[in-house]
Amino acid sequence: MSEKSSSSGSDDDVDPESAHPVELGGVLSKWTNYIHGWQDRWVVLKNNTLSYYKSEDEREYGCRGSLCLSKAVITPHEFDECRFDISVNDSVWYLRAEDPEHRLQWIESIELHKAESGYGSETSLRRHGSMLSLTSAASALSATSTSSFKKGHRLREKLAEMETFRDILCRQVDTLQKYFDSCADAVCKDEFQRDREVEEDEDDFPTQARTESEFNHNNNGSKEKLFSPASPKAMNGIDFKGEAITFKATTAGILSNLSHCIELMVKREDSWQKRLDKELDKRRRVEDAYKSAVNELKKKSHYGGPDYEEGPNSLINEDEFFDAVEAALDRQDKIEEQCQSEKGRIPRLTPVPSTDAYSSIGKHRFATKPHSHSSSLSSVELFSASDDVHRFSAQVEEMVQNHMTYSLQDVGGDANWQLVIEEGEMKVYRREVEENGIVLDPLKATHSVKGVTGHEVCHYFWDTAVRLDWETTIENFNVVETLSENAVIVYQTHKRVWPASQRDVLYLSAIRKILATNENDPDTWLVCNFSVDHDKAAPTNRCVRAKINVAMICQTLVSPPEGDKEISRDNILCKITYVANVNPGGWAPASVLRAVAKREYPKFLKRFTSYVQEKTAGKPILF
Ligand code: B8X
Repeated sequence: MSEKSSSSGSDDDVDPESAHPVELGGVLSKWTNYIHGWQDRWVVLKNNTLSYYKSEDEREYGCRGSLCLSKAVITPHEFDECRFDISVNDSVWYLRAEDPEHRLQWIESIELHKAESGYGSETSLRRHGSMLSLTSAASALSATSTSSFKKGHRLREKLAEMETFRDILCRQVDTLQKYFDSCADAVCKDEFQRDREVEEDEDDFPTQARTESEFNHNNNGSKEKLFSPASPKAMNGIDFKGEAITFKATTAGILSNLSHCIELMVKREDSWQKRLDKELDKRRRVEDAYKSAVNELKKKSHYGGPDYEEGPNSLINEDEFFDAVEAALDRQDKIEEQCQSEKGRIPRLTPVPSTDAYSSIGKHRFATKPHSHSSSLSSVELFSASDDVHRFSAQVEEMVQNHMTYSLQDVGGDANWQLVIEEGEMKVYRREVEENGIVLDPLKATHSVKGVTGHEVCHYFWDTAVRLDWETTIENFNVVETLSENAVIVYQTHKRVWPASQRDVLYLSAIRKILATNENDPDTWLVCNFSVDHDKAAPTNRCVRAKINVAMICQTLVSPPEGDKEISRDNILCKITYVANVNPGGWAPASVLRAVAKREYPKFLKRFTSYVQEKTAGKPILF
């Protein structure tokens, strides 16, 4: 299509009311009749009129036909993407553009042209009723149908659309059937009128050309009869009646098949819907049963109370309690592993004191090797730490003395202590002790950790600034009171291990350096954590208060470096003795507490000592 102006092409040729050219022209293929079929014509859109000429060059001979567009109806062909028909009353032009894009251009231009002439396409759409509205309805439906597929609408909506399509198809088949029948009649009529009106033929072909046109010029120039006048219905090689009958049979077959498919799908949809309803009903019943069971439980006085979950009258039997605790600890481990892998153990910027910050405080001088069997107290000389005076100083000193005397005793040969776990250098021992049915089992572990000193181990064990880096069994903690440079009071809640009640612990944590009594023995570093009372952290009913008496006792062994090298971390080894006396505070099955302790303490020790090795690697050694 090209935009043409009707005169010299100057600017005043554009309609001042709109930005559209006053004339559009282009080549379209126009159906002339059954003899000449589709012929290229020059078509011009101007002044609300569509006219056509034999060719652009022969416009001077005048147009061959024209249509007033005011009441024209434009019908894009259902199957031929290049074709569109324009009808005004009973006159119909069948036109084909060179491609679908050009067809769209022509349709839009004609519609636009009409709109500006005051007749909108909706008038013609409404006027033409069935065919165009059917077409637009069908295309609209197919669009909807596509979008419904995209939106995942239910099968039923699609079936309904299929039924609408079927109705449209039925109406279209009827329309086409009438069209074919009328064509067939027209061919007959045309045959008899052809001779009479040959000179009036709208394409004005000369007679000899007309006779000529009775022959088909095939490629090698020879002529062959196009058709035999004797059987008009077989004109042009097309048996219209036969075609119409075949078309009717085919479409009838398609429609019955379509109806059958729709029927099957509706049945299928109904049966699936029934099954879905049944499943939903079953689920509703199960949910209701669950809700009523929970309500029944809630009616029982002990539900949610301490007895239901733990306690001598617990409704959960010991095995169930054990399994539940095991599962809860597994879950906590998984969460911890994820946290570790996510944070990649981002180093905390916690300065390790470069000087021996604790050695000036609370010194203890021993006459014998601190790890020996010495039980004589007289050998222990106590110096009160001048700058470590607080209201718990005496208690701290007593704790330290006891640990240095008793906790360091070797238990390897003591039958009362059972070796529960041995992993590499780490050995964990336990004594089974119960008081009023409550498990108090003292625990003792020994371990040798390479590359770190006792000072470094005790520092990281005591320094609350790094507590959450390694202590993964606690939910939260806070320093209730700072007593001195090396003594604080800590309150912490442990993660709940259902069905056991949640525990909290309030304890004093003090760090000490105990100088060796003779130069052959190593110094000892010690942290003791023991339960105290404090009015700022009174027991609550949210947690069961556990009582602890724990000590981390360390000595550094240094092997002589090679030659005149400096001492490196390869030359140091920390001997650890860790003791823990924990009163769980409330009743829990002995087997469960023992299982938890056996599982949690070794994990805790490995986790903590690895942490210290990581934190000190590559750093100056802190003796
Ligand atoms: C242990 C258990 C329970 C503790 C408290 C516990 C508390 C270690 C303190 O060494 S620590 O001072 C480190 C500072 O957090 C210390 C352990 C629960 C009693 C029912 C309460 C028992 C369960 C055992 C356990 N839990 C966690 C880690 C190791 C052992």
